[in-house]
Amino acid sequence: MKKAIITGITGQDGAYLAELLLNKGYEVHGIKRRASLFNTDRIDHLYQDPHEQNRNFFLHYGDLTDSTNLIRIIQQVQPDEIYNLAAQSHVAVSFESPEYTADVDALGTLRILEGIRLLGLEKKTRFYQASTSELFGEVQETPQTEKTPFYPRSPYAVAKMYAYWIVVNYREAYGIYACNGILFNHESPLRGETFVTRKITRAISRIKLGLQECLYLGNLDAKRDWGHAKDYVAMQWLMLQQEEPDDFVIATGVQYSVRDFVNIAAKEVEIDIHWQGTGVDEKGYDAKTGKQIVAVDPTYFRPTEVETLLGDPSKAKEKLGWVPHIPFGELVSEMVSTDLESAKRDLLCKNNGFEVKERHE
Ligand code: NDP
Ligand code: GDR
Repeated sequence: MKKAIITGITGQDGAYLAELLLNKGYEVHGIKRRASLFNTDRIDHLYQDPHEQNRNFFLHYGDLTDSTNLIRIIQQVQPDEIYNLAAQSHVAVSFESPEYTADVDALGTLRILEGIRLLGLEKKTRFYQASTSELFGEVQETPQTEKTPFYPRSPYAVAKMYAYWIVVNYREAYGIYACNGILFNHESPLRGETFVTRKITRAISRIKLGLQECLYLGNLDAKRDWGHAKDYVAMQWLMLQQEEPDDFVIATGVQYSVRDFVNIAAKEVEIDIHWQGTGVDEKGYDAKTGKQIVAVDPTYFRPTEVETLLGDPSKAKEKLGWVPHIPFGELVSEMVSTDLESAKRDLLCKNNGFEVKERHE
């Protein structure tokens, strides 16, 4: 039985990857942070009671800022594969907490690689690094490939750039099987609520049911290449099963704007949006009722923005036979229908006197 460690197991990708590896017969060890509340919602369906015999799913307390803890877990598990998904992953938050973001996202990666080296596991343990399309930032060519020069535009992206290169360096210096997956945005019903897609699908569902008045957004013109997280974690596993380690761009090759995303999500609940104005004054109205349901709030603008990202996944297709299976429309539809169900539960609570307070983040 192969053993894998997943850092960031409580996140969106961690949950999908854990499920995938368990289905493949792996023993899965997840690293989760200590929190004052349970923070395992996304993986509760996989949880196994510590008193059960023959478990194949284990959770360890840990943090990417704590080398001794990481080294102890790696030593104890002796993993065949480590998937480093843990990160302060929010680009806007990285402007608020740049030092912490660098500690976790850049040095955290180094700490794990050093752990592999110190424990003499260079020939045993394969390493996957969650690299990102944010590395391309101010894009130098379109579409972006593995050869496109990097130009990071946030403390998050700069930290991830260090992580990218330290992976390449440890591969070349010590022969570790280590890979960068340069993943473009990928979403799902498990996406964190403060990323733009999930923020939109939640708000549109709540607006439809009369639980929310308005959706406040930042840059409506930003364009992204959005895929489904399920397709992308399959690729993470595939990258560690090859003869030689390599780095790959993972994307759909199709691009939409934030405004497009709002329109398509709204159509799912039979709302047509009529847009008026430009820039910070742009507003979206429900074409049927005439009510304003979308507004631009400059609070959500970033000090330096990544305006457009579009990936070319040809290398992954040719070398690994990977193609995304879930189209954009299906992704939006799945996200809206899941959020609509949850909004219906909130409405039921509200009608019985237990209103869930609205959050705009
Ligand atoms: P999430 O934000 O959903 O999950 C991040 C995970 O990292 C959570 O489990 C979080 O724990 C954990 N984490 C954060 N800080 C620490 C820390 N100091 N020590 C240990 N664990 C920590 O991200 P995604 O699942 O969306 O993304 C996974 C990885 O892929 C991230 O590294 C992200 O930067 C990268 N990426 C994501 C893309 C995307 O579009 N989703 C695209 C390209 C790259 P907790 O639950 O306690 O907060
Ligand atoms: P991103 O994702 O920064 O690409 O990082 P996010 O969904 O946060 O933003 C995408 C684009 O939408 C614009 N935007 C808004 N964003 C948020 N969060 N909230 C808003 O209200 C809003 N309005 C407009 C943003 O300015 C941006 O242009 C994600 C993360 O998962 C990273 O960890 C990962 O590396 C990259 O994707 C690839």
